[in-house]
Amino acid sequence: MISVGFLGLGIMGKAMAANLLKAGFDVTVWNRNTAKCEELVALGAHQGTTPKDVAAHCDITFAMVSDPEAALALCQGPDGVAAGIGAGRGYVDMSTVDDHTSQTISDLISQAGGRFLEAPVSGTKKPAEDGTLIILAAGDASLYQDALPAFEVMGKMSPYLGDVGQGANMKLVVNMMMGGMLSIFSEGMALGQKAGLDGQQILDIVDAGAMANPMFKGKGAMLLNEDYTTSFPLKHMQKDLRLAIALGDQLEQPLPTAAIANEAFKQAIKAGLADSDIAAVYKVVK
Ligand code: NA7
Repeated sequence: MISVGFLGLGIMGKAMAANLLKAGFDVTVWNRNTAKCEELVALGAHQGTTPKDVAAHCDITFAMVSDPEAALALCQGPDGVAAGIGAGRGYVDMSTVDDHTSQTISDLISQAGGRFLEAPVSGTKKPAEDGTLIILAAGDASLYQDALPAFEVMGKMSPYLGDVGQGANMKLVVNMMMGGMLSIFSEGMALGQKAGLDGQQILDIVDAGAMANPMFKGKGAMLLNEDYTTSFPLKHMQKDLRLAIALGDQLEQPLPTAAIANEAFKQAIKAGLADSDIAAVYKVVK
């Protein structure tokens, strides 16, 4: 079985790396805050010293970090992935970034002789733990084939979407819709309850009709219980909305609804909810 590296052991990365270990892959992990490696080492992972070190020793290195700045930071500099990746080795960035950042990373890796695939995911903590993510892959087709056994462990579906940038774009489309839905859902829940309706009854009625979906069900229960335990950090949703709106600017595609949702999430960050779950946007609309 191929040896794999995993950079970034946050909420998502930790669960994904653990699944690779459980499936029998030889895994080397690295995280900026090294304390987060301990749990994975206890499960049998090796600990790498730098992103360069991991990329130099593994057939394929996966990364799952917070945003475009973090994704670039992993690749650049004397300790970065590009400095370590040798000819033919693979790098798969699963972080959510914009298409421009992804292209920059792709250039860095290919100039160093490596192969690159972007593979952002749809799904949060639970699907990451259950190995049921939707993995949106784009870039080097041979690396896609080589990475498939690992994708099959981490996800339930891993479509190949074409050139670098299309995985990033697909992810932004999906999350932009999610942010907009969550924002209007929160307003509906707030309005209904202010009008004297029972919150659970609103959820049950929505769930019985054409708007039924797992997100309203899951996040609805969270906001009724005022439990905002983080599975998808709110600050990351605002990042995704910001990146989707920037793509809309670039392509001259009007996105008025996404722009309004973005403002609600910005307001939530200002209210101190950056690290709470996305469901906490309800707190600023209610
Ligand atoms: P988390 O739980 O916020 O974890 C973020 C990870 O990114 C964590 O390992 C961080 O390391 C790492 N990070 C952040 N900035 C940097 C820099 N500059 N250099 C290296 N590593 C960094 O996020 P999630 O796991 O929920 O989400 C990950 C992605 O999936 C994100 O793109 C979402 O939009 C979807 P730390 O532990 O702080 O040292």
